[in-house]
Amino acid sequence: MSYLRTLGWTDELQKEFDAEATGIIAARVSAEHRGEFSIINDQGQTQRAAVSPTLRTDSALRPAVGDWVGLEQDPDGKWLIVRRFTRRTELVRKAAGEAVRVQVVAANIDVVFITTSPPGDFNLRRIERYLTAVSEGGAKAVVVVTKIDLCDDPNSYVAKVASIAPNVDVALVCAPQNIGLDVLRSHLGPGRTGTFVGSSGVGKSTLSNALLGEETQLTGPVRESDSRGRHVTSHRELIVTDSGIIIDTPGMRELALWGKPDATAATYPEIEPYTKQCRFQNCSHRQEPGCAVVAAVDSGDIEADRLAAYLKQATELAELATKREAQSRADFRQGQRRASQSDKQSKRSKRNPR
Ligand SMILES: Nc1nc2c(ncn2[C@@H]2O[C@H](COP(=O)(O)OP(=O)(O)OP(=O)(O)O)[C@@H](O)[C@H]2O)c(=O)[nH]1
Ligand SMILES: [Mg+2]
Ligand SMILES: [Zn+2]
Repeated sequence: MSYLRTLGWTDELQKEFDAEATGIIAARVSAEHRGEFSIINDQGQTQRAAVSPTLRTDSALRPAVGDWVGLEQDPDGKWLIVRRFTRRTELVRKAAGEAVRVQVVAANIDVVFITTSPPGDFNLRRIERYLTAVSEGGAKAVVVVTKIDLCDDPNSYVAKVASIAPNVDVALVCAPQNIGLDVLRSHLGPGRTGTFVGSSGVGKSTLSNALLGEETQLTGPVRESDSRGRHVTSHRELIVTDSGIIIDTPGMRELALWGKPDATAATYPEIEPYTKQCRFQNCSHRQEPGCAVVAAVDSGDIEADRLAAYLKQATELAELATKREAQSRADFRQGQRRASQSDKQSKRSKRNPR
C-alpha cells in the first residue's frame, strides 16, 4: 500500500476497502479519455482502465480525475473499474449546454488554487464564483496571483482579495523565477492534493511543471492582443510530485455554478445574516418594503457590488434547483416507463416460452 499513501490514500479509505473490497485492487484516477480512464496503481504504474456499465451511466457513481476506485482484471488482462470509493471533497460545476448535468473538475482535493494573472484576468466577481464552488465542495481555497514579474504592484492584489475574502490565503507567484512556489508547497505536502483552476493562459500548467520539477504539462504562449491563452491543456490530469499531488485542468471560460441554493452563504458572510431579517420571508432583496439587505446597503454595511454579485449567484442557484427538480421528475417517469416495459416483456415471454 506504500505508493497509495504517496497518492493520498487515507485510513478512512483503507477501512472502506477492508470492509467490502474483495478481489479488487485500489488505484487513483489520473486522467479521463473518451470512455476510458488512466489510473495509477499501488506500484505507481499508470494503466488504462475501462469502466463498468453501472458506474458509467450513473452520474452519482461515475469516476472523475482524483477519484479512488477499485479495479478488476478480466481474463484478457484488461482492467475494469468496478467500484468508486467515497469522495471526500470535490470541485464541480454545471456542465456546458442545455442538459442539467454536473461536471466534476477534480475529486478528493485538499486545496483549490484559484489561479489568475493580473491585470486583465483579475476579477473579484469571478473569484467569488470560484469561492462558492470550492466551499460547496469542501476543499480549501487559495487565490494564486501569477506572472507577478509582469505586474507593477503585486501586493495591491493581496489587498483586493482581502477586501472580499479576508480569510483566504493569497499567493503571489512567478514560476519561471521560482517565486512563491514554497507558499503553494506549504498547502500541499506528501499525500495532499491540490488543483489549479482558472482562465486559459494564466499559467496553471507552468506552475504544475515548476512544482513537479519537470516539463510534463504542455504550456503555450498567450495572445499578444489581449493576453488570453489558447486552451493549451485539453484534459484534466493528476500528477504526482515530491511535494504533493496536483491536478492540472484546462482553462475555463466560465464557471457555471452547481450546488445548493444556500451555497453563497460562505462567500458573502456579511450579507447572509441580513437576509433573515427582511419583512417578507421570500424577499428577493431587490425592492420589497422592509428589506433588511437593501437597508444595509443604504447604511454602508453591505457594498452594492457585492449585493449585485450575491443576487446573481443566488438566482443562478435557485434556477438550477428548479431545473434539477424537473430533471429528476423526468428521470423518475422514464425509469417507471422502462420498468413497466420490461415488466410487460417478461410477462409476454412467460406466456410464450421459447
Ligand atoms: N512572464 C511570465 N510568464 C508566465 C508565467 N507563468 C506562465 N507564463 C507564461 O504564460 C503562458 C501560458 O502559460 P500556461 O501554463 O500554458 O497557462 P495555462 O493556464 O496552463 O493555460 P491553459 O492550459 O490554456 O488553460 C506561457 O507562455 C507561460 O510561459 C510567469 O509567472 N511570468
Ligand atoms: Mg495548461
Ligand atoms: Zn430582503
